[in-house]
Amino acid sequence: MPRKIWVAGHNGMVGSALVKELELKNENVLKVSRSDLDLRDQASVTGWLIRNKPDSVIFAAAKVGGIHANDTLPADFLYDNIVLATNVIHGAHVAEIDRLVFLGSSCIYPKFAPQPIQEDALLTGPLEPTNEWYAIAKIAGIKLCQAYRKQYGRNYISIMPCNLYGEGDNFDLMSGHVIPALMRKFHEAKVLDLDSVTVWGSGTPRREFLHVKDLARGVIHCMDNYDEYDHINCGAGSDITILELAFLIKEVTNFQGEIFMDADKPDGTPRKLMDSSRIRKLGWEPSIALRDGLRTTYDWFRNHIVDK
Ligand code: GFB
Repeated sequence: MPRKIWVAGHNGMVGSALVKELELKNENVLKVSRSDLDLRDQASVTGWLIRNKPDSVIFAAAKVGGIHANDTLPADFLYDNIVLATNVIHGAHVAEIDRLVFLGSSCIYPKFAPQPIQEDALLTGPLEPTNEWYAIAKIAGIKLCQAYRKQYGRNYISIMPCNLYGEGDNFDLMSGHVIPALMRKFHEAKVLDLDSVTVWGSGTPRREFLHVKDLARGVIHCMDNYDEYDHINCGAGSDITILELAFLIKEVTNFQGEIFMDADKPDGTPRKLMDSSRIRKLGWEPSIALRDGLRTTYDWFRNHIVDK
């Protein structure tokens, strides 16, 4: 008997990967478009949940963006993400839905957390200023899940992914994350026969990248096998510098020119490699190597973004 699972945010990169994986497992996936349900409206969200009564909710709806968007739109990132989390988690409780999976981000951890970052590093030090707004909203989401578990016995859990990439990403140069932005920059530089590509920052920050398909499998695995108060990390297990990443993307896009750094752009957190031993003990592990994932993402970019 397929379960009825609502993927809130089914159009986003994470949401659409979740829908694909769930449908492969023959689950009954509920989707509702933004024009039919405004997640920023508590009464509508609660009413929709009462009427549709899913067995589980996966919360993949978020205002997301790269370092520049996070840094320049603090109100949007804080307000939208707090309101979305509050409305969906509270609405699920009122509708008596007992299973909810909340998705956060590795930026919830302190800027200088000991590496690899364990789950209990949460709230042990100051956040990275470029993304503290998003981080605070995600921390609120974790705490909402814990509060409804503590007060009402709800089986709500939270998963913290590392930096994600893959099909359906945002390839905009200003609002996107580093992988899609660099992919576009290198691709356009190749097509226009430019001599160089400019990469933001010093190139020294390290990032842990996970393909969104691996994340989707991890989320479903936790929905089925994890039921604890504490949030759980879901990462690739290794990280690379931004300069190393730039050289990898140069190779994947087959750009022949040079790479320059723009030191006036922010670096963000120096490093945020997570300790994902807890989820690995549950039986999940990533399956897509970064170089392979970058190749398939680049194919998707050329077929869906460039050719449109
Ligand atoms: O991916 P990204 O924007 O997000 O940037 P964060 C990662 C690193 O890549 C930073 C550098 O050091 C950037 O300076 N970088 C180099 C670039 N070239 C580029 C470029 O062309 N575009 C972009 N975007 N970066 C976000 C948070 O932080 O990560 C969010 O702001 C969230 O809240 C998300 O947590 C996962 O890893 O720095």
